[in-house]
Amino acid sequence: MRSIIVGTAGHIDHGKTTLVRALTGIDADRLPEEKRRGITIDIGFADLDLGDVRVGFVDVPGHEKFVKNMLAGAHGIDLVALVIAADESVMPQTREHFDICRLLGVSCGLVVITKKDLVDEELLQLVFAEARELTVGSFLEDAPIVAVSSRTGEGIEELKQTLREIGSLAPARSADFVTRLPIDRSFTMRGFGAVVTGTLIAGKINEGDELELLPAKTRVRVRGLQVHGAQVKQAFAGQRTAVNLGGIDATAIERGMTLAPLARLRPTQTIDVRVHLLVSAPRPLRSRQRVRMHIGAAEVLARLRVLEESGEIKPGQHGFVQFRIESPVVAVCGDRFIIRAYSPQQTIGGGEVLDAFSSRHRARDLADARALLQSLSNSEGATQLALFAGRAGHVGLPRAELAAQTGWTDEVIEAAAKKALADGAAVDVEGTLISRESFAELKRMVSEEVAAHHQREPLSRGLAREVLRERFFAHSPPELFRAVISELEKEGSLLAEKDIVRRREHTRALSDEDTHLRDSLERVYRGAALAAPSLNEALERAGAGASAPHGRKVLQLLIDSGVLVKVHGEMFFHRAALDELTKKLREYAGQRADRSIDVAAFKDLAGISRKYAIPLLEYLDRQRVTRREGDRRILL
Ligand SMILES: Nc1nc2c(ncn2[C@@H]2O[C@H](COP(=O)(O)OP(=O)(O)OP(=O)(O)O)[C@@H](O)[C@H]2O)c(=O)[nH]1
Ligand SMILES: [Mg+2]
Repeated sequence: MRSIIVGTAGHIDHGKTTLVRALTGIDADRLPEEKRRGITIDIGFADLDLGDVRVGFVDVPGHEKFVKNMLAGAHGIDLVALVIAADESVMPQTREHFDICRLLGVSCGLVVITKKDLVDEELLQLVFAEARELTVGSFLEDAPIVAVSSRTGEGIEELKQTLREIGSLAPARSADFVTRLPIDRSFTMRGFGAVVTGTLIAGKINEGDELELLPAKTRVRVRGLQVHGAQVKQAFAGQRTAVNLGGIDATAIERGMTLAPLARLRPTQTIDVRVHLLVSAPRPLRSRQRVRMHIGAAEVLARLRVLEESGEIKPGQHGFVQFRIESPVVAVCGDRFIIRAYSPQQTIGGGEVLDAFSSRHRARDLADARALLQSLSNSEGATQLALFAGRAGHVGLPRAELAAQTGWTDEVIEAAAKKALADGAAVDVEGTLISRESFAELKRMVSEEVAAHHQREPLSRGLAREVLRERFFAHSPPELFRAVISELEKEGSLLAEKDIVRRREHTRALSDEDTHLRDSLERVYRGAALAAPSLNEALERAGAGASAPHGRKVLQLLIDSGVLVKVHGEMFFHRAALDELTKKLREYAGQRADRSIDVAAFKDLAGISRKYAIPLLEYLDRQRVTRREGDRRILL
């Protein structure tokens, strides 16, 4: 049996709630205030068994003040029942709700003309004509129009029949996405604890599942599940679902949050989208405007930046925009959203998320940003993956990143990766996907850097691995560095030894004596660790006392190859000692809330005197390991 969600839409008082009651026997208005005022304020729910189709209704308020509530329910529907009262015909919220459905990409539905009993045949025909006019050129253009009276019951059976027919034609929910339940209600049920409800827009939820509540990132457990008022073991996409959650208090949950698999999706605040601005929008969209954004069941404020060359999007047009959202939301590629003017509150447009984890674009990169968004908007699967991998450049795209960006299941990610690898668009480095182009570029850069080093320093054995890693792989996963080196080794151009990388054909013109001196010097500094000797002392200890100038040259080799590091004047340290110090510092700061350390604590931690402490701290500042703040250092 299929489960579908039918949303009502339409102007206030046009008979949406009464229609749902006539169909299901359920009054979706549950708030006392709704009953008292005779209007719907917040979304309500009902369900209907039509044999082969099970319908969950989301009944929305028509009042213009409550469009925000309407949006919390409208985002997950399969099918819309656009309600138009025969005695009033098309009114402002008929249009606004219909616009919203179009912008959200609802693709299926019907028009229901209510209150048929209040008008004569001639007027009814006029309303039919106006409904046709409204829907021309839209997804409802050829949709059925059914006239009913919820009062007399006329047409209700015919409407059920129509609902069953189009319900079984509505496109099935894609199985490509991981579980996602945007929460539209949360409350405490005595004896049960926290309960949330929402339309399960993707995946499945099982009793006993561990899930994550986002954006709070709270781990929760599914204690129980209800669909259509009945206890179930499993709920699946397309069902109105109530979830009893363990591990959390209902007061910590609010509308707009999302339930998702553990550590799978990530909240975001910077997204790139394609926006369509309604013809009825009062003015063009321009950068720095602040709008209300409705995505999933969430409503957030966002400031926008128009990415188009003209700097604006005119009413009736579409274009690329970046939203900087003021509070984190869950979004993945392809999600639809609605924007409303900050004031007066009015729906002005909507669109589709193309890049859920974007970053601020520099003015000179705008053309590239637009090109990427254009490609993203026309692609899916492996092509989309290749575009994201390309954007990640030398850093590469970990699969977890792709999962958060797209909401794809593991199977979909694997299929897309397989295809992208077969197409030669990307390379897979232990789970990180990197574009073939970036990988080739990295290989070339590493290879050239090593060659240049040999040229500069014919006496050096090779370039320190660490120097290479820092120069080109500072922000990449460590596997990537290893993969590039090993690929170059396989090709036969490079040789990687313990700490250094050299060209295979490189032979160093270092005499046995100098080799000996170099190794002794290294031992001296390694042994001294942070209590580094002065240069002269070191040369002395290494046995180069008699030929100091030559000793300095050999020492320079150690510096060039990255084994020794110049911290200050003639103060040198072995890299291993500095790495160890940085590690200790990170451990120390990791245990402190403000991640800070003062000079005294630093001296203790490193076991050194002030003479070394200050130059070392200044060195760490330069390396951006620390940042000075007054007399303290903050670990970065
Ligand atoms: N005569 C007649 N009255 C109807 C019919 N359907 C609804 N009404 C009346 O119209 C009024 C508004 O109906 P509702 O169902 O509350 O309208 P609504 O669209 O849900 O209104 P909001 O939720 O506030 O937007 C009520 O007084 C209903 O009794 C109908 O088919 N015939
Ligand atoms: Mg109502």
